[in-house]
Amino acid sequence: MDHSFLSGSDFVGITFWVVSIAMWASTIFFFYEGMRVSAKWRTSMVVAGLITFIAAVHYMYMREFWVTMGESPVVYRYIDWVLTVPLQMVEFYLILIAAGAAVSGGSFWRLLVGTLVMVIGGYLGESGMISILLGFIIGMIGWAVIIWEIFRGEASQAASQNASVSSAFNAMRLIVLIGWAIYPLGYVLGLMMGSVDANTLNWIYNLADFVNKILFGLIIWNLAIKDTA
Ligand SMILES: *C/C=C(C)/C=C/C=C(C)/C=C/C1=C(C)CCCC1(C)C
Repeated sequence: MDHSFLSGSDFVGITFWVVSIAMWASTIFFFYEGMRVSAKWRTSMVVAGLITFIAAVHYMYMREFWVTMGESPVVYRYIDWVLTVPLQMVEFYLILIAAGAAVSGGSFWRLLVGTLVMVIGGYLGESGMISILLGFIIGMIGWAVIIWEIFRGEASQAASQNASVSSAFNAMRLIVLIGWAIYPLGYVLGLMMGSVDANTLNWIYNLADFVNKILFGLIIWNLAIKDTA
């Protein structure tokens, strides 16, 4: 019984707690702010709020799981990722559309399929349905498709032609390149090399989610507010 409440010495449990509340608060913020930006930015703001909303719900379960079991909440993380990561990709497409940039549906599909391959590959490897190495390779291919599309592909060209969008687009793709690198690194260190324990892995993932979901949404909010003014 004494394991069902958060203990003051459970540092990782505290990070789960802080991030879950931050996700709820961000959700309210994005939905509320979405009502005061101009109409063309509303979908982007709603999607930013959906991302933190989905994460908030999962974080409630993840922190519960962590506090009672003391183990990595792997299934919940991946269910969260399979929903939120594709939505983050949709955001790249949505901000280009809102800014009136010329971008085709092909770009949308490449981003979406790339994220699904990345997350599903990682899950199959992590859950032992395929080898850990194969799961890693499939995941890396999916991530590479995304990086190509936003740094060199059609989405990147469309963004560079549009002044209002290009700085936000640039900040968002740096999150995908640098902020996202934490997850495959955790996969390598935790699963392939066994050199980090569940404690280290989880607080790092929690910090990464905070940056990659909340900061990501704030960049879109900043763009929408500036463009509305
Ligand atoms: C909010 C959650 C986010 C942004 C999660 C992102 C997850 C990744 C970028 C995961 C990437 C992986 C690889 C690139 C290869 C190995 C397996 C994964 C799934 C850990």
